[in-house]
This record gives sequence, structure tokens and C-alpha cells, in this order.
Amino acid sequence: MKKNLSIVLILVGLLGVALLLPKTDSNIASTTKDKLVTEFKGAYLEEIKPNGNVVEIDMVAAESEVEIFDGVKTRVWSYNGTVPGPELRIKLGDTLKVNFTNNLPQETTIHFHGVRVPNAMDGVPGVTQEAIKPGEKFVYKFTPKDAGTFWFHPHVRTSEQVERGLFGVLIVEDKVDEEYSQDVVWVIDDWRMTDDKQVYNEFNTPMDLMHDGRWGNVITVNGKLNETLNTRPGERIRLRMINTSNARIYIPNLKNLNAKIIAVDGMYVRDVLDLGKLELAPGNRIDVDITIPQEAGGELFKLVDNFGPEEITLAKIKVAGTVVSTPEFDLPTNKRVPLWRGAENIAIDKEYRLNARVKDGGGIEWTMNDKAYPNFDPYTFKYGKFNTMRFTNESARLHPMHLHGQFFKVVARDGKPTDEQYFRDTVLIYPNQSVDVALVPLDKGVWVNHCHILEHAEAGMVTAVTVE
Ligand SMILES: [Cu+2]
Repeated sequence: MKKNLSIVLILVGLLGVALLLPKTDSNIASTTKDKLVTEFKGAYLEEIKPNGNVVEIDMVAAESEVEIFDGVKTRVWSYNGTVPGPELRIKLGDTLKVNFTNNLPQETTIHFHGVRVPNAMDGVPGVTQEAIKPGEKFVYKFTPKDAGTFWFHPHVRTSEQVERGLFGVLIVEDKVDEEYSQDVVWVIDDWRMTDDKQVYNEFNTPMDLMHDGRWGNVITVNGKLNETLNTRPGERIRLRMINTSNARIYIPNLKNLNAKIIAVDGMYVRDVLDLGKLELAPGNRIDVDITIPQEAGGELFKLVDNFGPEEITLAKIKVAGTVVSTPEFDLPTNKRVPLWRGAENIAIDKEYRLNARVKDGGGIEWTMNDKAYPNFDPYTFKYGKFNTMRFTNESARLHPMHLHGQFFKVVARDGKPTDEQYFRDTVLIYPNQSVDVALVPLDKGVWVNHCHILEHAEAGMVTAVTVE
């Protein structure tokens, strides 16, 4: 009896202490943050266990020629002789090993966009590795942590090297992918060409820098002017779209087809959304699930771009042949994508103000917090914790902001809460708009955070964050 009483007294005492503790805003905020981290757990992997299978490929970057226009050779820079470069397909758990040789007349690196790689494999010169000199080799080896649609490109003089044709595709397959009738990649690129169909070889022009970067006069899908996908009625297709353009933004739409977006920037969405409203900014990927209607034999469907005032046809889907039975399975989604309700009420950890200014001695430079790379405003995100970041666009131009090595979720635009039902690695910020994003970083290292309008990045719009 005496013992019980003492326990009661201890409990009363503890309660008293708890009541006396001030309920500060920071206490409340840290409790909320912990809840948001708990909600995030399991949304994607913290670590991957390699399955022991190594997929090895030799890759050479060099000058070459491709035929985009009938009978005309266009001089390009390419990976293994084609634009786009090789489409690498591996399974989740596989290790990718790229034996890379630089036969370009310039230094280069390879960055695997959107892939959570060990920091040393991120391909950023001066941050994660030394630039690879002409004639030199480098081995990229890593086990991607996520299944999805990714791409790769240089991170040296990127606006020139990507425009000349250096980019390729990395698909990390998961088991759901196999059930589709077809699994197709459409790499959408935009080129500025001369009248004789060569890559216009002045890069980072003052006009491009002052505006939204280098928009071209030729758009290709998979390196072709008239890409057409051949299908049969009833087929169910996974279409993976990647924007590898330097600067052009698309709003892709498949007219007269019921196209559902199942993944954004490689990662499955929580709930599917309709194609036709979401921007595909440079760097972004959108995967859609479409079924060719059984009665659509002989039809031609169009992939169009609705970003600008004039609709542009990008590619076509031709339907012919005998009807096939449609594979039946649930739309692949990730119900673990958090809602993060209340995230917009949490104080912003780090704000980046995006703007431009005239450089000493003339010319434009693009800044993040008044610094132009290689000068930058350093910041550290806390590993495994809830972090927030705001992009405030103080300029009148577009900025698709890309953070390496992490996924984030948009939680507010212009201060208004929003629930995007998916993660991203690149988010488009419109003129004078602010976008708040939240993330739980699971990958340590120094990661650049930059505008994916490649001319803006080249002119300074790059910063770096540390995750530790
Ligand atoms: Cu920009």
C-alpha cells in the first residue's frame, strides 16, 4: 500500500513538471515535424540491398553524326553514337557499372538525374569528382534505390553539351512494369539549328540568358521529327516521357486517349492524375498508363504540347492489326506518399531568392540569394528529419529548380497549401511565384540545387546543400 502510494506521488509529480513546462512554438513545431517524418517512413527506401547482379556497359562520349532530317548528316556530340544515347534498363537491386571514356574535345562528367546515388557518383565537377579530361576514363558504379524513369547527361558546360546531343535514358524496372503490352520511352528534346540543319554553335547568348534560356526551332522525340509508336487495339502501354531540352517547357497531352499519370520524376504517384495539366519542365519525367481502345483500329493518336499558345504535335500513336486482350491490373501507385497536412504551417528552414543582375563588366548572371555560382550560400539539411525550403522567384522568368540526390514534395504555392500527390526532383517556379517544398533527406553528401534551364545554371543559378 505504501509502495503504491509512492508511485502515485511520483506520477503526480511528473504530471506537475509536465504542466509547468512551457508549451513553446518550437516544441509544437518539433512534435509536428516528428509526426510528418513518421508519416513519411516507408514512402521510399532508405537503403537498397544490391542483388549481386552487375549490369556493365562501355560508354563513349564523342563527336558523331546522326540523321534527323532525311539525307542530312547533323554533327552532334553523343553517347555511343546515337541521340538519345543508350537506353539502359536494369532491375531494382541491380548494380549499374558504366565504363565511361571521354573522347570529346572538352572536359565532361555524367550526372544521373533523379537517381539517388552515393554522393561520389553524382557527377558534379568540383563538388563530387574532378572533371574527366579529354581522353580520360571514369567508372560510375551504383545501385539505384528507386525503380523509375531517369536520365543522364553531362554536368560540365551543360548548356552546350546537352544541346549538342549528350543525354541518355536509365530505366530501373520494378515487377509491375512487365505486365504492360509495351513499355516505351519518349525522349523529348528541342534543338536550335541553322538553315543547313546543324546545331547553332553559339551557346549562352545574351538573349538566351536574359530570357528563358535556349528554346529551339526543331523538336525531336527519340531523335526523330516524326516519332510514331506502332500499337495494336487493346494494348495497354506504359509511356515514359522525359524532357531533355535545355529550356523548353511542355504540357504534354494525348488527345482522345484516356491517359493517366502514374509516376512523376520516376516515382509512383499516390493517386493517378489526368495527363494534360502537368508541366514537363527540363529534367522532369512523366509516366502515363494508356489503353488503346479495342475499336481504335486504323486510328492515329497525337501527343501534343499545350504549353504555348499554339499546339505543337510531338509524336504519334498508330493503331493497326488484330485486337489483343488488354492486360488487367490495378494502376501502379504508391499509397505511402504522405499527405503532410499542416506542413505549410512549419517555418521555412531555407529560402532561396531567385534573380538576375548585370555582372561587373557587363552580361547577365543568375543568382540564388544574391550569389552566382561558384559563389553560393551554403546550407545543411538534417538527415532523416523534416526539412523545408522555399524558392522565391523575384524575376520575370521561369525556373525549374532541381535538387540532386533527394526527392521533395511541394507543400505550398504562394503560401497556399497544396497537396501534390507525388514527389519530385524538379519543380517549375513561375515568374514572381514562391513554391515551398518539404523533404526528408535520406542521402548524405553535398548536393547541388540548381535551375534546369541550362543557360541559367551556366550563368550562376546553382547552389549546394549538405545533408548530414
Ligand atoms: Cu532558371
